[in-house]
Amino acid sequence: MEHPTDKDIESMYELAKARYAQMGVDTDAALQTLAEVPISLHCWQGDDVGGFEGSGGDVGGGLAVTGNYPGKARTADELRQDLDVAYSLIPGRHRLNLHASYAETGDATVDRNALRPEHFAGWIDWAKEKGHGLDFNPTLFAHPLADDGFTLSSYDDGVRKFWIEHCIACREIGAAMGQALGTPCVTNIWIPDGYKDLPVDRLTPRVLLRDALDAIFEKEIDPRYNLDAVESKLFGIGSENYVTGSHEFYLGYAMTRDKLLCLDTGHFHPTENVYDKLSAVFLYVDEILLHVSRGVRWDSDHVVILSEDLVRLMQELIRGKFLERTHIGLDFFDASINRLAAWVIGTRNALRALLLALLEPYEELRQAELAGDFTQRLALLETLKGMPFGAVWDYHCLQRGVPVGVAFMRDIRAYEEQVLSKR
Ligand code: RNT
Ligand code: ZN
Repeated sequence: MEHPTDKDIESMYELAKARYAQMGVDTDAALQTLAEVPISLHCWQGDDVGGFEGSGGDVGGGLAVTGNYPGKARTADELRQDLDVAYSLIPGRHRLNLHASYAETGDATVDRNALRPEHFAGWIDWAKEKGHGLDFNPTLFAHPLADDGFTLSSYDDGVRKFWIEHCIACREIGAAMGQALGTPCVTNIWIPDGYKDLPVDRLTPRVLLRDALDAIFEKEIDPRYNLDAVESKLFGIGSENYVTGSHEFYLGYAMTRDKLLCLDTGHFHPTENVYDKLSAVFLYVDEILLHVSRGVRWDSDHVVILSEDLVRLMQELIRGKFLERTHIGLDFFDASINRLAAWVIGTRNALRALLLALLEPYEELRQAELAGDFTQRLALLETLKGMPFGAVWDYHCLQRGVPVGVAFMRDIRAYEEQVLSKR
C-alpha cells in the first residue's frame, strides 16, 4: 500500500480548509482545540485486564476478555514499553488510566487495602518523564473477597470494610499521583456487585453501598490532586437481574455528594445513548468522566470505532461547551487483535470523532432549528457528512509528527516482529 507524501497532505488540507471556510468553519481553530484535549488511555487493554498481582486467575467481576493474540505485556516494564509505542502513534499529549492491580510491589505481597503511593512510584516516575497525567481505579474484582459477586454492597461487614479500606487507599494514591504530576488524578470507583437472578431485597445492598461510599469519601482531598468519580452499569455477566450500582443510584449519589459521574458508553441498554444524557446530567453534576467504549450485544467493551454514536457524543461536548467539564477516558479490551493497535485505533477514533464535532457550523445549524427550519437543519447535517474531514485529520497527524492514515500499522508490525513476537 502506498502512503501519501507530505506535499499531498498539505495541498489536500488547503483545499479542505477552503471548503470548510465556505461553510463558516475554521479548520485551524478546530485543530488547535483538538491538540489540547487529553484522552486517558486505559492500561488494561495492554494485558487483558490481568494486572501484576501474579494470581493469573480469572478477571472476574463479570468482565470477559476474549482472544489470545500473542505478545501481551507480562510486567509493568513491558506494559510501559508498549504504551510508549502506542502514544507515539497518536497525535497529542495523553494520559494513562491505571488500575490498582497494576501496583509494583516487588517481591512483597501487598493486599489491596495496604497499597500505598510508593507501590506506584514506577508509574509516577515514568508518567513524569513522558509528560502523561495519571488517572486511577480501585480494583474490586479478581480477588478472593470479590468472589461471591459482592464488594462494597456485601452483607458481610468484613468484606465491606476491606473494600472501603482499599478505596480509601486508592484515593490517597490518586492524590499522590496528582500532586506529583501537577494535574488532578480522576479516581473512579466501579464495583461488580449484583445478582444473577431476581433478588427480593433490592434496597438493602444500595443502602450498604451508599453508606460505604460515604465512608470512603469522608476524608476531604484537595481537588487539585484528586477527583472522585463513580461508575454505573446496567448489567454484567452473572449480574443480569440486578446491579447495585445502577445509573439512578450513582446519578443521585454524584449529585448529592458533589462527585464526578462516570458514564461508560457500553453500560446502557443498546437503544439508550449516552449522548442524550449529557445535557441533562450537566445541569446537576459539575464534571463527568467518560468511559468511551462500544457495546455489542451483551459485551460492553469492544474497541471504539468511528460510529455515529461516538460522533454524537463528541458533538454534545462541543455543542454544549462541556469539554472543560469532561474527562475523557477509554474502556475496552480486545485480546483477539494486536493490543497496541487496539489502543491506537480506539484513541485515534475518539480524536477523529472530536474533530468531526469541532468541524461543525453549530451556530448555523442552531439558527435553522430556532427558525423551525428543520428541512435546512437536516440538509446541512447530512451534507456535513461528506465534507473532506479526512484531509484535516491527516494534516493534524502530519503536524503532530505521527503517521498519517494507516501508516501507523507499519510501526506496529515492526514492533510486533521485534518485540511482541518474542514474548
Ligand atoms: C466494567 C467497567 C470498568 C472496567 C474497568 C476495568 O464494566 O466498565 O470501568 O472496565 O474498571
Ligand atoms: Zn468502564
